[in-house]
Parts: sequence; structure tokens; C-alpha cells
Amino acid sequence: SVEASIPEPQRAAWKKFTPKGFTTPEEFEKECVRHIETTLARSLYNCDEFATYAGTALAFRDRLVLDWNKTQQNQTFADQKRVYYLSLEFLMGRALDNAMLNVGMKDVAAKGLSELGFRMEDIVSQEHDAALGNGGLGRLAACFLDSLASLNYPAWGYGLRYRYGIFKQEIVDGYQVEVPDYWLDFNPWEFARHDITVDIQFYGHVSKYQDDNGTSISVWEGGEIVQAVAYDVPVPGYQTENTNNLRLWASKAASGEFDFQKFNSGEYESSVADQQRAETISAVLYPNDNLERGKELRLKQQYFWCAASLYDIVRRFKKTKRSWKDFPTQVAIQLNDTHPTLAIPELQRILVDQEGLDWEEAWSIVSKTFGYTNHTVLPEALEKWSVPLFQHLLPRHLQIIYDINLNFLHYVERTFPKDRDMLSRVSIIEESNPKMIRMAFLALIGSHKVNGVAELHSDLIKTTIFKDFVKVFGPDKFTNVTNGITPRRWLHQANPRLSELIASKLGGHEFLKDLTLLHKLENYVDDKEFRKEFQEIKYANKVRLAKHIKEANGVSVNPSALFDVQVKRIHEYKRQQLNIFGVIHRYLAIKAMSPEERKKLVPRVSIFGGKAAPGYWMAKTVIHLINQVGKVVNNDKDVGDALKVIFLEDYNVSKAEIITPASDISEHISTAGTEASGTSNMKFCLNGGLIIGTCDGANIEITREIGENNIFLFGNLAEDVEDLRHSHLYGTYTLDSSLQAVFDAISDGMFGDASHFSALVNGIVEHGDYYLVSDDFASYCKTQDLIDEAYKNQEEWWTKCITTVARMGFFSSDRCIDEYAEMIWNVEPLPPKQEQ
Ligand code: T68
Repeated sequence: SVEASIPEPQRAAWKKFTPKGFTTPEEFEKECVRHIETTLARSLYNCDEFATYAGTALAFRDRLVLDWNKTQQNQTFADQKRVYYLSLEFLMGRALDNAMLNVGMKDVAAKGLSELGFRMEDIVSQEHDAALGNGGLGRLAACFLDSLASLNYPAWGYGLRYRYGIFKQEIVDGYQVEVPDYWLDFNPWEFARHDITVDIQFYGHVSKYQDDNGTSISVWEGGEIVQAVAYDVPVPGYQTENTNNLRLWASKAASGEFDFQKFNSGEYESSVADQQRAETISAVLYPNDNLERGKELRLKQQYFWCAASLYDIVRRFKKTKRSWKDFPTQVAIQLNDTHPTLAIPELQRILVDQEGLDWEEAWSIVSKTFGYTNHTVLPEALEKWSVPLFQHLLPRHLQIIYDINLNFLHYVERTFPKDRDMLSRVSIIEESNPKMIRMAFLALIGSHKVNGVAELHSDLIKTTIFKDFVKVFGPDKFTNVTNGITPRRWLHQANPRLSELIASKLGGHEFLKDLTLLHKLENYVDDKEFRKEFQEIKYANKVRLAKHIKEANGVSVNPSALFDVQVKRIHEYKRQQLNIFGVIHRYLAIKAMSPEERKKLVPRVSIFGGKAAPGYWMAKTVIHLINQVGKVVNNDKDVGDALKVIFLEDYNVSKAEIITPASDISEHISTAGTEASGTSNMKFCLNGGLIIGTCDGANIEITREIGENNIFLFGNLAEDVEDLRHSHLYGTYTLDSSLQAVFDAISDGMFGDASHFSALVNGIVEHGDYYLVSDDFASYCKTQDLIDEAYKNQEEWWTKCITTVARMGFFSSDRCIDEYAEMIWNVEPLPPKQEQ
């Protein structure tokens, strides 16, 4: 507020002492050492790599904070429309490297660190990943924050400050073991805002009163209160002062008198228990991807975070003293999947119950404010909440949802009077026992735009889960925004040598801000010098990964072998089982060869990585099988370098930064029509790796951009899936003979106790092969053979790789964010204010 700020006459004194930040290695060292000595209370004699990381991070944090303060002030004064990105997951990874590169001071810091006796690489790797997400959805949110900041959009992220992020994966005897990820011991990137709190209500009941005009008002009373405390994380843009805010909410017991009395009257224990119960809300990230299990605590998390975020957004809007009808012109809220759908009835509740707007007026504001992004068509991933559970936790919101539904169904009835079935099909309430609330329908009805994340996916939602809604609202409510990735982290940071090589040819790093400039690389496809360097870089990246594999798995792999990588969450629809069956097929073929024949093979390293949800038995079985196959193959003298099978433990963002630049081929082999987009496919291509994939998700658009000669596509199409599934269940079906041989090898105990894998095999042989592994197996193996052939022709191979990089411009998350801004949010960038 104006009263609290420094009065004009004193501002000169203030400004004189506003820190400016370092620019030279010496100045950096000074800041770093000062932080180590004072902030950390360490000295010359006990400064290890971690303390040096901390000092470095704090020195950079000081810089970020200055930019961040200015940005927030600038955004407040500019008073223009802002975007709020609501996501239950932000898979940020490490922050220091990114911060150094964004402010363009990594070289300066590296020089300073070396003068202090440290290597940059060792320091950077001290940082704990911020792993507040499961997979693609959470990482997409992180890429979006990077692009929003880099493109100067006035935007905030809102999420939960989990005390435990996604679990750490350990592999013990070939099995996945989950270890909690406590990551907050030292986190210099967050600022606790103990003064920014919101009281969040749960349970209780609804009473009706008459106001002075005789209109009835609903009041949500009783229940319990939990406090939300804001923690802010600066999000720096690349080569811009603009630094946005990510606000994460932590739960805390409300400091009511009740607790105080309890405490004073000697009931410490129950008072502490209340405290712990409140803190449980933001304690842990749910570790499922593409699966919803309807747990009460998850619903509590969702409401807690939505209510706190909306209170904050509304509070900020109210400071502008505008009328409510301006709300949708000042505020755009994007829902990252259905997890934040409660924001819709919550805003309606604030406007009607608290601000006294009438229902229609409020609803018109609400439905102009939200946009909803769908990330899946898998039925098991669509969120539904049981009505009794919901009624108990959020009684007023249930009433509001029923009223939203009633109005909607009236409209549908009037528009389609002859289609009685339609009403039950589109109702937000599923008439099951118990009744269920279909969150995707609520999100769709309460938003002005719905988007899918790749073209095929955006088409599919219109013909499957939302078919009826296209009739109700018309096709214009639906749009596509194909996902993208940030080239700062996924090229410049993860693959600095390639980034420099490109910069040297394109005359600077401009391509990191406009990735379409990469197309100029096509001029160098035949440039001998360029090709040589390009190959050397790939080789060096493979050497680095081989070193990691040696350290982590104890297996030596040949960096000249073809590195074949599949890293992503383990899920039946992503079909790691198809990959490992293919590996077994290859192993059997090698065993059947003469030593001479083996020598002619392209040596291959099959690299897997990814976490299975802790309760997902089939996924865990796949991990076990991969490890068992690795154990046999890697120790088979007949095989030698011809094949190695590696499972990399604890795949996460910082490991992805090492793995991605080191692949020759990566696998994106989901059953057609199941992977909404995929984003790692884009990362691998941008780093000069080729891909083997099905016609699914963004693979299709990648093919369109890079040309079908540069990608290895195989398998059935999405349009055939239904018939194929039907024929498995009702037709006559004979298993491909080479897949049968793989299954025989497994049942013969070649990879240990066959009973461990019987569910996996039987799912295919006896239970309908839902993911169509057997239908795609022959085509998959044939395509793998083509890859071997292609790799033998090295000249052509490198032409494909370079051409691929040159044509990846479309897949920047900057393009993606500009599309959201124009088609969905209607917001403009706000460039940072120049210093006077
Ligand atoms: C992914 N979804 C899609 N979900 O699977 C992927 N789900 O195709 C797409 O590229 C990516 O989103 C970005 O659009 C997920 O990652 C989850 O992680 C998830 C988490 C909780 C509940 C449901």
C-alpha cells in the first residue's frame, strides 16, 4: 500500500543502496563467499561442494529477486490482463543451471568457481530436483512457465508445495522400491510469505437465510478451517529481466483460539495431532499418472489449492476497483487437466454467496474466465468424485454443481427436445451407485475453450469423450494447441555443445528465442566440418551417459553402439512391454547366430528408465522383467557388445538432461490413440536423435515437420484399434510366431521364475491384448531391423539427424504459449520497464 512504502524524500537514500548484482567473476566470488560465510556460517575449512552450491545459488538468487521485484511491480502498475496457470504439478527439476543461463552469467560463475577451486559440473549436480510432478503433464507446466517468463507474459503459476515430491525409485534385486523424496532441507528458491495466508473451509453444512430484500442466500457454516500459506518461487525468463512468480500453497493448522485453549489446558498431544492433520493436506504428491483413484485427501488437496488460489486472484482483482464484469478481461485462468476444476464452482460461490451477484451474471463471468486443457482420453484417468464424499467435504459446492448442471440440462433439453438419452449422457452427474461427478464435463461446461495437446488428440476428444458436447456448444469451443518444450532447458542447458555449434552457424543464440530459425541449419547438412562436429558432440554425449551407466549399473557399454532409449513413466499404454519383448526377440536371434554373423551386427544398448505408480502391479512387473533380461543378456559371453540392456534407476528431470542428448533412437510406441501428445519425442529430436514411433500423439506432427524419411513409424492406426480389440475378444486370432518364441523363452524360465511374468503374458495371450502388443509386434521388429540397416549407412544417418534438428522449430513451447495467449487467453506480453 502507498502508506507503507518509502516516502518520496527518502527514496533517494533507498535507491542509493539498492543492490545491483555482480557482473564479473570477482564480484561473483565475493557474493558467493559472503553467503557461505554469513548466510551458511561456514568457512574456508568446511566448505564442501554442497556449501559452494548453496553460496552460488544464493548469489544468483539475489540477482533474480531484484528482477522479480521489479517485474511484479511493473505488472501491478500496468494493470493489464494476467494469466493464471493452475496445475497440481510443476516438474521443475533443478533451478541453478537454468538461472545462470537465463541471466547469461554461467561463464562468469564458472570462472569464479574455478578460482575458488571447484568445477561447475560438480556444483550444479549438488542441487536436489524439484520434482513436484509425475511426468509429461507436470513437465509441460514447467516448460510453460519458462516460456511465459521468457516471452514477457504477465503470468503466475499456482500449485501445491508438497513436502514430498514424486518418490525416489530404487531398484533392489530387479524390483522397484519407493523411497520418500524429502526435498526441502535446503531450498533457496522459495520465499515463505507468512503474511500471505488464506483460511480454507472444509465439511460443515449449508444454511439458507433471507436478506433484507427477501432474496434467499446460502451460507456455508461450521466444519473446520485449514490455513494456506504462500511460498513464492521466482521464474526467470531467458535474456529478459522479466521474472514471473510461481505461488505454491502449504497447509498449516489455523491458529484459532480453540487450539490455543487446547494447548493451554494441557492437551498438547491432540493439539499437535490437529496440526499434523492440517499439514497432511500438502504433504505428498499423488504418484499416479493417468490414473484417478478418488481418494478423499486428493479432493482435499484440490479444493485447498483452488480456493487459496482463487481467493488470491480475486483479492488482486479487487484492488483494481474495477466492476465485476471486467473480471474476464483482466483474468484468464487455465486449468491444467481437470485437477483444478473446483475453481469453477468456487468462483461461482465467491461471486454469488460472498459478493452478492445474481447467478446468471456470476456464471457469465465464470465461464468467460476459464480455459480447460485435456491431457487424456483414457477412461481410467478421467476424474470422477463420488457424490456422498463430495457432499460431506464440500456441501455448498455440491449444491452449486447441481445448479450448474440443472441450468445446463435445461438448455440441452430445449435445444435437443427429441434426444432424451442425451441428457443422461451429458449430465455432470453420472447416475451410478454411488452417483459420481464427472469433472471433465464440469470443466468443459464452465470454460470458454477446451483444448487437446496434439492434433490427433484434439480430434479424438471431439469424437469420443466430448462428442455430445460438440453438438451442444458447436465445434468452435474446441481447439488444438500442440504441446511444445523449452529449448532453453532441453537444448541450451542439456546440450551446451550442440547449442554452441548451432549458434556458430546461425550467427548467435537468437534461435533459443525463435526456434524456427533452426531451419537455416539445412544449409549445413552437407557441410563436412559441421557434420563432423555434430557427430563428435553426439559421441561425447554418449560417452557421458556410458560413464553414468558404468557408475550407476556397473555395466560397461560401448559408446559406439546404437543407443536405443525409452524413458518415461511405465504404463501399459506406453508399451515398454513391446520394447522388452523386442529385446528378447533380438537376444534369441543373436543366440541363434554364428560368431561371424554376430560380428556383423550393429551393436545396441537398450536403455530403459521410468517410475511405476506404487500400486500399479503390471507396470512393476515390466520393470522386473527388464531387469531380469538385463541380468541374463549383459552376462552372456555369446552376446558381448552386440546387446546390452540397462534399466536406469530413478529417472527424473536432471537425469533426462543427461540421457536425452545421448540417444540415437528413442521409442514412442504407445498404442495408437492413447498418448495424447508426448513431449520427450520432441526433446530427443531436438537433440539430434531419431525416433521409432507409432502414429500417435505428436509423433504425427513431428513426421509432418521433419518428413517421413526421417522417422521410423510402425504399427496399426488409431482408427483400427476398436476393430482389432473386438477381434481379439470375439474373433479367431493366432499369435505371431516370433512373439510366441519370446513367450516360450519367458515360460521356460530363461529370465528367472516364469510365474512372475505370467500376468504380463496372459494379458496378451488370454485376456484380449487390450494394448495390441501382438498386433504391432511384427511391424515393430521389422522397423527395428530397418533401423539397424539405416545405422550402417552412417552418412545417411547423420543427414537424417541434422535434418531433424533443423525442422524442429515448431515444437518450442514459445510457439505453444503464443497460441494459448492468442486463441484462449487474449493476453499481450508486458515488456520489462527500462531503467530511468
Ligand atoms: C500427459 N499426461 C500425457 N498425466 O500422457 C502426454 N494424470 O501424452 C502429454 O504429452 C502430457 O500429459 C502433456 O500434455 C500426464 O502426464 C499425468 O501425469 C497425470 C497426473 C495425475 C493424474 C492424471
